[in-house]
Amino acid sequence: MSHTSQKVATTPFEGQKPGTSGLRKHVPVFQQANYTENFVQCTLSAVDDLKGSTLVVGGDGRYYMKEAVAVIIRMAAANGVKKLIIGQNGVFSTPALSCVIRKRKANGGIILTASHNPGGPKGDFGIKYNTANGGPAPEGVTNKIFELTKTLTEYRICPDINMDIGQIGNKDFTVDGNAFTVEIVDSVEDYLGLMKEIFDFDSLKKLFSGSLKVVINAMHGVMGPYAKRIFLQELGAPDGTCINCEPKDDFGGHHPDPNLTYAKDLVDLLKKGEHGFGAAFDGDGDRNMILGLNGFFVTPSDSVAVIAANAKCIPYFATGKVKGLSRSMPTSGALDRVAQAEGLEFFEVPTGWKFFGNLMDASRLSICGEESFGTGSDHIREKDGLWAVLSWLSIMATRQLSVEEILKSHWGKYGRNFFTRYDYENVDSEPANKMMANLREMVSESNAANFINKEYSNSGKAYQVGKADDFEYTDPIDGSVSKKQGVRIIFKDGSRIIFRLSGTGSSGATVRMYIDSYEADESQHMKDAQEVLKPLVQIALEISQLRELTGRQEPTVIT
Ligand code: G16
Repeated sequence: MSHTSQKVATTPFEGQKPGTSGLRKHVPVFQQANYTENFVQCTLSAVDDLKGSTLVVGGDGRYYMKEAVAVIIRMAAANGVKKLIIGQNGVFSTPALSCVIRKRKANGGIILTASHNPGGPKGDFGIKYNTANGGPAPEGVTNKIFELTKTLTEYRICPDINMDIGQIGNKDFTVDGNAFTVEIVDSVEDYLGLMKEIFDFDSLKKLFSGSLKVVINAMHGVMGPYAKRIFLQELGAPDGTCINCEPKDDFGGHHPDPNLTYAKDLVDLLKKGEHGFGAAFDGDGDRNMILGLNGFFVTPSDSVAVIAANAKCIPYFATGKVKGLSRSMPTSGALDRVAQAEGLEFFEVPTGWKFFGNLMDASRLSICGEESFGTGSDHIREKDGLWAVLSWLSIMATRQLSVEEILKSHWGKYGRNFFTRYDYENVDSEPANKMMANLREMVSESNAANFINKEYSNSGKAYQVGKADDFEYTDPIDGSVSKKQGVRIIFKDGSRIIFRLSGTGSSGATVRMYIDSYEADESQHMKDAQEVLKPLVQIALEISQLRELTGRQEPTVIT
């Protein structure tokens, strides 16, 4: 069928600036006339070689996703895209979409998700552009999109293209005389194929036929179909292994955020002592939380360090040497110690998965992670919750140890980095910005003489400031510089206090306070992290004046 594109006049919207990972706003904001169209036009316009390109499209099934997919089909057609590859019913987990871009050599992709943020008519929605390497667009591209949003006067659309995205197969159109194809694909197939290349499914099958009881919680996000297919069908896990695996467009009214607060029901289930392994995923399937028997919690910072130290248990790494390791700046130093012991190149990057992409593309990075429940490798260019779970299960299958035993032996070898993160959600932006400005001033070069060597003490523990700055990163591959990536105060014993504002919220501000402290003495390793870190938490609150400025006495979430 032949179609003609149209130009529609529009005016710019303020604030269409992509955050840490795409544009995230409340659903009603996206529902305003032209709001979604404007952002999609600017995203398409920022793509190099858009004409004749192939793009992959999909999302986590949240409210408003199907409407957004329909808009993208009509606008991609009108903007000269040659082909769209879309997950059945518009569904792709974020890692699966990254996998499909790479496997099918597409020019890029558009992900419709607000990740771990709540969904539903009053929840959040998001649009994110990924480039041809399968990873989140770097700042150069997102800045370009933002600049375009400020001056947009019209967008292009083919309003009469309507199609059923539930039916697998190709649908061909002619638009302005050019061929345009939409291919609807199985959402799981390519990703499953990749997992089979990376892991030894036969050995994992044996694990599931043994006495280990596993529970996987998809939190009503996109991972339901992926978890059921891989654990139940492929690995023969018993019914009941996969819980909350029916995707819902409002995630059942919950925060689809796999942490100790929002996945507390899973922690409570593990505490019953029946399951030796538990995991949860976020709304779009890139985040994960790992738990052991009796709810033993593995911090994401430890999780990536353990996976790196045991990489040989994963066939993908058994054949080739691990190239390098990397973590985001606020993530604990546990991974640094593995890199040092193994003689591997190591990189500390700002928060945001996009910073790992260049290093992977340059073959200098294999395994990386972030404290924000992200773990992954160079098999794709997004963090990958299910990959992390299969990595853990591979380590358990090879070493025949429990989660807790693996951690104990890891700490015994490398020492333990105690780590905690305090989140203060929905703080007013003004006091949050004021707090960050004060901290920046405190650590500025002009104030160094007053701050460096300053001593702070609490509960009988004393710490002396050794170094302090606002983290700045120069990408070793392309030389791009990212400034103001978080205030860090590093004490002389190596303990760190870090403050930054979240870049993934949709309104107000979320203050994140991170504390990291190393302990070599094995007799101290089984202590409770909150107890160990209490003095540093109090010092961090004192230095930042967080309570006084924001009026918040307690955090919303402690990890
Ligand atoms: C996104 C990025 C992560 C990053 C996280 C930080 O996660 O993909 O790489 O660590 O944001 O979030 P914040 O800025 O709130 O601390 P996701 O899972 O939301 O896409």
